[in-house]
Amino acid sequence: MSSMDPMQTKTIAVVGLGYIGLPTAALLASRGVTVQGVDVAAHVVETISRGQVHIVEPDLDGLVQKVVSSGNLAASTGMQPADVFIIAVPTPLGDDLKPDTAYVEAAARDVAAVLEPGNLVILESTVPVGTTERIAGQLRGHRPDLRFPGSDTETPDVHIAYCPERVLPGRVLTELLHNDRCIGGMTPECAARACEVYRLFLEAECFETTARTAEMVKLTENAYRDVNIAFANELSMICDTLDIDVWKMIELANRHPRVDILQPGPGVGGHCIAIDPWFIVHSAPDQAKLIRAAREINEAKPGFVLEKVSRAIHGNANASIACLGLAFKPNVDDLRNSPALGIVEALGREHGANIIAVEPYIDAAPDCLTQHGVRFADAQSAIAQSEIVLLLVDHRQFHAIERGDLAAKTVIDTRGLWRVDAG
Ligand code: SAJ
Repeated sequence: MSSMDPMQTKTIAVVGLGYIGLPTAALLASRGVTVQGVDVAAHVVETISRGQVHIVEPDLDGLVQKVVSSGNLAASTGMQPADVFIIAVPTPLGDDLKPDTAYVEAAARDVAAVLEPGNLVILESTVPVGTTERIAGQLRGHRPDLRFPGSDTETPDVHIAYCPERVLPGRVLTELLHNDRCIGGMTPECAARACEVYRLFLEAECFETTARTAEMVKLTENAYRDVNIAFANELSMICDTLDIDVWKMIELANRHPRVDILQPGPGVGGHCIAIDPWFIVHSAPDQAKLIRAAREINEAKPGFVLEKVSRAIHGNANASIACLGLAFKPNVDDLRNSPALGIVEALGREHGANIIAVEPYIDAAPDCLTQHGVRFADAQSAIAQSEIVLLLVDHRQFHAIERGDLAAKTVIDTRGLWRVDAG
């Protein structure tokens, strides 16, 4: 299929300038497209307009600076007409574990106001199956003067597709370029048009399918990882009961050519894997038994870690505890939905100033810890002051900790960093 000429796609509006929207906007702009970045947050728009970034992601600052100063990327809070609209706003989980698509609906309403015949609307946000069809219905409601795919039999005026992202935080720019894309059109023509947009920067393949399938593909990818991490976490709890080193056991099991078990930890965090599987459970509660169980296992893991700490404290109520790591995974500063942070917060609530938090990627402890009197220190001094050392995140800085410094301590290692090889 021929590639789209960036000069012919006059303007692309990217709605939502967060972890996905901003890098996508910047990459498109770097390919010569005129990109309008739209965000409801004035401080985000101001930061980007100065050529700066409001999120930490390798190489993003340099790229944004370049495309803003070349004039290819401009940010604003107001929606302007464009040829293509890419919606990349968050879809959080409501209190009742129900997906909250309010931001997507608000973005679609703003887009609807400026739609013109010939436009293409692409939804990138992670959404429950059927959302793209529902958004098409809402666009039709807002703009009865235009024909949309779905129920209009004639050729639509506006094409609509669902194109999920699948990039790993910390490697976003590389993975945006090199990961294959799954493109779900409301019609085959919608998918083909959306593929042309991604081919402006993609150095990998586009696979075309229906919008519903693409929605499920995205949710399945993250549920797959959640289920596999739950398997590792369940094994860690079983091995604990049976007095077996789970990391050694997994390493040996993985010598089987068709076994590849992931690593146990203190739980699953971040803004995707701990949330997206609930979208599937919500849509098919009677069928999604394994996916629900995996979520429950991973959500129970912090409680299991807290019980281990309680047992270690037993008999020494004044023990100080060095808690190494607050982020949701190694080598990032991201605390969103972090099981490590939840564990330290719970310990702080019980033991206040006896808890010493360590997080090399942030400058100070967050308020949720300081309000309980939790102290903040570097790894070495926290360990020196503590009887118990609780390792929660295997940041690369913690690999350098001398085993000798831990010799007289009670060590609870949730990541297998200091595991003893049983041979
Ligand atoms: N974790 C473990 N054990 C493991 C691997 C991960 O406990 O063996 C934990 C991590 O510590 C962390 C959580 O799982 O708390 C998630 O981390 P991650 O690195 O697996 O994934 P995310 O949340 O940073 O990014 C995921 C990715 N999805 C998949 O790998 C299937 C990414 O490709 C998606 O684009 C992203 O979710 C998203 O935006 O949906």
